[in-house]
This record gives sequence, C-alpha cells and structure tokens, in this order.
Amino acid sequence: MSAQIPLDNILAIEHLLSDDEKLARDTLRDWIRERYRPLLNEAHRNGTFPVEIIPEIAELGVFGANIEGYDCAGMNNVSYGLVMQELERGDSGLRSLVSVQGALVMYPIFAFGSEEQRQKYLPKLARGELIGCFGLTEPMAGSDPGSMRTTGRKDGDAYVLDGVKAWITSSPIADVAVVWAKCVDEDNKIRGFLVERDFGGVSTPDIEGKFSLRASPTGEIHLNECRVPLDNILEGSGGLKSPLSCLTQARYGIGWGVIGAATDCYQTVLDYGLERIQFDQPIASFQLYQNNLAEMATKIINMSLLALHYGRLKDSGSLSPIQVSMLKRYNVGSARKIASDARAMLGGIGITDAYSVMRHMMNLESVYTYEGTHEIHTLAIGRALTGISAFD
Ligand code: TGC
Ligand code: FAD
Repeated sequence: MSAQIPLDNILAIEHLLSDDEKLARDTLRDWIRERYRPLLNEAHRNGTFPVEIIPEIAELGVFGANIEGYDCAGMNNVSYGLVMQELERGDSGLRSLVSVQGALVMYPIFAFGSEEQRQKYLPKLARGELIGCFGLTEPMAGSDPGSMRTTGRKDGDAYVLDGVKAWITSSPIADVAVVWAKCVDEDNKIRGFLVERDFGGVSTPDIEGKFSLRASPTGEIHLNECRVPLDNILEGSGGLKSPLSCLTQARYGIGWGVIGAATDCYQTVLDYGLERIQFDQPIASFQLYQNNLAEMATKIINMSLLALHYGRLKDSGSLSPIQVSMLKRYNVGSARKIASDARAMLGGIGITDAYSVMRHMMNLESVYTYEGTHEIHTLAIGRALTGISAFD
C-alpha cells in the first residue's frame, strides 16, 4: 500500500479562494449533509420536492445570492458558484429550484424591472416568501425560443396573454412567473411579464412520469386570456436577447453546480472500490477501476479550474456568453460521463438508491438538455469559432 492523496490536494485551489468563499462553500456543504440528504430518498421516490424546507433554504441566503441589495446576500460570483456546487452535490433538483429563483426570476426583475417591481418582489423572493418560475420554452419552441407562439396584446389597463409554456421548473409551486411573450402591438417584440398565480386564466399542470429531477416540480403554464396589469410588464426587456441574457446567468451556475454532482459520484465509487472485495482484492486495485478513477479525477480538476477562472472573469465584469456556453457544455458533458461510469462501477447495487449515483445520473440527463442542449452549445461555440451560423 502507498499513501492515498485526496483529490482536493491534487486540485490545490484552497489558496485561490478567500475566507468568505470558503465559508459559503463549507456552510452549504454541512447543511446539505445534515439537513437535505436525509430528506432526499423519500422525496426522490415520491417524485416530490420537500417544500417545508424552503424557509430554511432562504435563511442560508442562497436565493439571488449574487444580487446586491433588496435583502439579497450580495455574494461575489465565485461564492455563488461554490454555493451552486454544494447544492448540486446534494441534488440537481435543489440546485434547479435555487438557480431558477435567482438567475431566471430575480435577475430579470433586477435587470429589466422598474424600481417599484424590484421593491415589491425581490425581498420576498430572497426570503422564500414567494417562489418564482421562468416560462420561455413552449411545446413547439424548445431550442428555438424565437419561434414562440405565446402572445401579449394591450387591452385597456392590461396586457392579455395567451399561450402554453412547457417544461417549467417550479411552476406547480410558484407564486409568480416570468413569462416571455410576443407583443402583437409592437411588431411581435418579445417582452417579459410578471404573472401572478391568482391573476385569472392561469393554470400550472404537473408533468408526470419523469425519471429525472424527480425531487423538483416541473409543470406547464397555461395562459388563457390572462389579464396582466400594465404595471407588470418588464419595461426594460425587449427582444430575444432579454431572456437569453437570463439564461447566461443560470448557465453559469449550472457550470459550477454539476461539479458537486460529479464529485459526489467520484467520492462514492472511490470509497466503494476500496471496501468492495472481489477475487480476494478490493476492486479499486484493478487497473480498469483505477483508469476510471483517474479519468474522473482529471475531469473534475478541469471542470473546477474552468469554473474558477470564469468565475473570476464574471467578478471582473468580463465574462461573455460564449465562455458560459463553453462552461455549461464542458462541465455538464463531463459530469454526465462521470455519473454514468460511476453507476457501472457500483455493479448491481448501483441501480438502487442505496447510493446517490444513479439519482445524479438520471438528474444529469435533464441538465444536459435544459438551458440549451449540449448540441445547441456545440453549435453556439462552432458559430463563434468559425463565424458561420448553423442556425440560419
Ligand atoms: P441570436 O441571433 O443568436 O441572438 C439573438 C440576440 O440575443 C443575443 N444573445 C445572447 N445574449 C445574452 N446571452 C446569450 N447567451 C445570448 N445568445 C444570443 C444575440 O447577441 C442577439 O442580440 P441582438 O442584439 O443582435 O438582437 O438568436 P438565435 O435565434 O440564432 O438563437 C441562438 C440560440 C440557438 C443559441 C438560442 O436560441 C438558444 O440559446 N437556444 C437554447 C434555448 C434555451 O437554452 N432554453 C432554455 C430555457 S430555460 C431552461 O431551460 C431552464 S432550466 C432551469 C433549471 O431547472 O435549472
Ligand atoms: P428540441 O429543441 O426539440 O430538441 C430535440 C433534440 O434536437 C435535441 O437533442 C437538440 O439538441 C436537437 N436539436 C435541436 N435543434 C438542433 C440544431 N439546430 N442542430 C442540432 N441539433 C438540434 N424551459 C423553461 O423555459 N423554463 C424552465 O424552467 C425549464 N425547466 C426545465 C426542466 C426540465 C426537467 C427539462 C427537461 C426542461 C426544462 N426546460 C425549461 C426546457 C428546456 O430548456 C428544453 O427542454 C430545451 O431547451 C430543449 O428543448 P426541447 O425539449 O423542445 O428539445
């Protein structure tokens, strides 16, 4: 036997993190282990999210954590990323709830809303007194959101919204939705609207039968002549660029989040391989098992360095959407491969919830698809590298 070296020591980034960043990471890591993990298997088996824990999540300061003011924690973007990493070490569904609340609901209100809208919604969203969702995707408009059919038309003191949004994280439990619609009175310009559940003409049916993100509520938003007061349009929004800029915020958090899921898979199979005996030896002694561990460790180190580098760029205000595409695509693709290999390395027990690996593996199928599929980010990167768009 020779000495084991922990992956964190090989990664060796502790000296690159401030005390505040380490505190944010360690606080969330402890909370996930002590408070969230014990709830997870039942939530996953039942296909429900434990809503009773929302006030505690809010207490941790993670909703809209990188927004300044309005009762938000005002963390820097590296701390925010580390928070996402620790949430997803628990479950991608929990990270999704927090990503959507912060990056897809609070961010557009902060970036495109009036001061009255910010004061009205942001503190309550930060405290978890309101839960939000983001309605961009439609049954006939997924990768190509510019082809959306939902419309808004001005009628007296309201905009009237009609349409269906599909695959919406948190819609079944949300109090308020940021809905994107084409304004027929403005040459079909895409604008954002703040739609409250009790406006009338709103329903949010659940999507049933999910094998992935089971501990996360996913639904639709049906808008049937829903009258939204004029005050509830996001005045600063206009064009497809507005929702896409929200996606850039959320994709950044996902790029960090999946490091948590991948690391949990790696640690699980490392521990398992050292304990599990076959052919009179720990299975971790076999070269093929070690090859997988070496590949996983290398990927996790690359993912972490990429996230940290881009986090520092974001904090300096110079991170571009194409760099975020690179982060989302590389880190999610790597995490998906790690989870799939880890599942096989656990043998038969790996298909049960005795270990977290298969749950991560199934969750990462959604993460691979949402927020721009792997293929869409491939083409966005290809467009940037060549100057030729595959979408036109
Ligand atoms: P394109 O011509 O490229 O762009 C239109 C305008 O938008 C600008 N832009 C961006 N701005 C900020 N961030 C980005 N990532 C941006 N990408 C583009 C662009 O500069 C342009 O601006 P301007 O001033 O010239 O008008 O638009 P396109 O129609 O060719 O589409 C490009 C494409 C395919 C990359 C885009 O449509 C896309 O990203 N599609 C994927 C859709 C998607 O990601 N949907 C996600 C829905 S939300 C979700 O999944 C939540 S899951 C949440 C969870 O549970 O965690
Ligand atoms: P499609 O766009 O129909 O794609 C199907 C396949 O075709 C994919 O493999 C895709 O990569 C490929 N494809 C499409 N176009 C091209 C092309 N030009 N070149 C090559 N391949 C292509 N949306 C929201 O608005 N809000 C949410 O909160 C939200 N939460 C979600 C939660 C979950 C669990 C899931 C699964 C999805 C969620 N989504 C949400 C929707 C998500 O963003 C879409 O599923 C995603 O953008 C893909 O759209 P689609 O499912 O219609 O697939």
